[in-house]
Amino acid sequence: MSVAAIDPKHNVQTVRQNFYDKISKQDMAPLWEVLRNVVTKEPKSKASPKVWKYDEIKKSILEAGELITPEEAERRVLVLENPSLRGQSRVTNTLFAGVQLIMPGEVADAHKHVSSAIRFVLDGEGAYTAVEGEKANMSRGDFILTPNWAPHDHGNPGKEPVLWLDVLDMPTINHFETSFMEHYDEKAQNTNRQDGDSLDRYGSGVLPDGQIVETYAKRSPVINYTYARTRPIAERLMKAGDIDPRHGARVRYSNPVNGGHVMATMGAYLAMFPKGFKGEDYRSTEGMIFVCVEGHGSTKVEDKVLEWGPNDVFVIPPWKRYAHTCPEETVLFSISDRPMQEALGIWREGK
Ligand code: 1HN
Repeated sequence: MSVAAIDPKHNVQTVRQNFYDKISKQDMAPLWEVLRNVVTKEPKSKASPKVWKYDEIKKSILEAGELITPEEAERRVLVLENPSLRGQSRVTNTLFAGVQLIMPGEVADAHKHVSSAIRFVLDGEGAYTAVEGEKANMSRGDFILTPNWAPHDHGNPGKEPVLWLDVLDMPTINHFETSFMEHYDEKAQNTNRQDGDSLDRYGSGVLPDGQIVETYAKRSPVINYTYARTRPIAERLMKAGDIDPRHGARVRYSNPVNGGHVMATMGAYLAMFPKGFKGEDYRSTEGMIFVCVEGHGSTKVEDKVLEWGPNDVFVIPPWKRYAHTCPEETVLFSISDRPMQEALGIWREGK
C-alpha cells in the first residue's frame, strides 16, 4: 500500500469526511452529498395508496363511542393514518383525514382554529354543524366547510349515530408552524342564521349587493354543499356524454363569488361514472382522498389495485399513476390539496 493511501491527508474520502465532521459542529453540511435526494427528478411521495373499508371504520368508531365521550375527547375522531406515515396524523403529507362519530344527544363544543376542514357526511341523519352562526344540517353526501378561524360546533339532536369524514389541512398548517386554537365558554354558539342561509344568499345566481369579493377571496361563503343539489348535475353531465376519460363526469365544487375552489387549501369534486367505465391512466402532483358514495369499483395505482364500495375511503399519493374501473354506475367524492399547489404555481398533471 502506498503511503498516500493510508495518509489521511491524501485519502480523499477520509479528508472529506473529516471536513464534514468539522463543519457539522458548526451546523453546516455539504449539499453535494444529499442534492439528488432533496431535489428529485420527479415527486417521490413517502405516502402509500390505501383503502379503508367502511365496515371496519364504523365498527371501530362505534366501539370508541362506548369508550370515550365527546367532552373527554373534544372530538371523537379516528385518524386515518397513512401506513407509511404512521404516528404523524396524516393521510397524505399535506392533509389529515379522520372519521368522527356523534351519538344521539351529544354535542361537540364550539372552538376555532387555523386549520380549515371539509366534513363529508357518511352515515346517519339528524346531526348538524354550526359554522359562524349558521346551523348546517348534515345528510349523507353533503359536505360542510369550516374555513380557517371559523367558530364551529357539532350536535346530534336526532336518533341515530352520525358519522362523517373530516379532512383538514392541519399537517400543512403545522408545516408552516402557524397553528392557533381557541375554545368558547358556551358549548354551542348562538345560531342566528338558519340552515341553507349561506347557500340561498350566495349560491343562487345572485349575490348580496356590496363589497364581498375580498371577504370571500380565499373561502366560499357557502357553508353546506348538499348532495341533493350536486348529484343531479353530475348525472346530467354523464347522460349528456360529458365524461372525462380519466375522471368521469366530474364537477368541481366552487366558490360562487369568484369561481375558485371552496377554500384556499383544499378543493373538492364529485364524479359520476357510467356502468362499465374503464378509466385511462392519470397522475398529478396533488394527493387525492376519495370516498365512494354510490356503486363500487377498483382503482389501479401503479402496481396495486384498491377495491372499494360505499363509504370506503381511499388515498392516492402525489404523482402515482392511477385509473378507475367501475362495473356499475358509481359516484366518487374527492378532496385534494390542489388549490395550495395552484396558488404556488407548482401543480402538474400527466399520464
Ligand atoms: C377538529 O377541530 C375537528 O372540529 C375534527 O370537528 C377533526 C382533526 C384535527 C384537528 C382538529 C372538529 C380535527 C379537528
